Amino acid sequence: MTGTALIAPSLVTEQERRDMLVEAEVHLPTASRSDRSNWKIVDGRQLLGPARFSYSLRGDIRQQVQRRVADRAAKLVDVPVQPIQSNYLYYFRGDYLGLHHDQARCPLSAIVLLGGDAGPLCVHSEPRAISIEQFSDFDPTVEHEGSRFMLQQGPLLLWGGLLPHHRDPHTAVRPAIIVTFCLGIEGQSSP
Ligand SMILES: O=C(O)CCC(=O)C(=O)O
Ligand SMILES: [Fe+2]
Repeated sequence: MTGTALIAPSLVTEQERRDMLVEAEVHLPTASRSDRSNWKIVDGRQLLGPARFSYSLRGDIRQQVQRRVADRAAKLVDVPVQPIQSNYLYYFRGDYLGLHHDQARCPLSAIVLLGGDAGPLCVHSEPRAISIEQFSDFDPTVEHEGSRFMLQQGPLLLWGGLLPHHRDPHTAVRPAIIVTFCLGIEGQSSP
């Protein structure tokens, strides 16, 4: 599935989702705030747009689940996958994640809605060439196109190092509680 994104229900069991939701809620009061207002390009390949959300790197259950998620993802993409990092994300009203690529060491990611309300994650396949000029007119506080993946349908497996993606501003009263597993490919940094 190189260069694509796919809803893959087999990535996380219902019990794992429930356990991680409880854990994510426990760590919400100590979550950190990410508030990036500028655009930047890292190492000439990673576009990073503005973003505003909360996150937590805490969570023993999530750390245990990430090994299993990597093994399941490996079966789907048919390459050796290793867990690199994972975190809980919380989007409150007005929070968003601007257009970006994931970091080079995480070419593949598994993204799971644990609870709350959430709009779609929008994945763009068009803009491969990267320049600030090309993206600076992309205002993350208004709605944008892209292939829209509703995480209510199941976990998303995404080549996020290659495909730019974004989340429009959260409009619901209930926050979206999401877990992301950033996955590497053994022996290489991008697919
Ligand atoms: O909010 C999401 O659904 C995706 C999060 C994401 O793209 C990231 O953490 O890099
Ligand atoms: Fe991402």
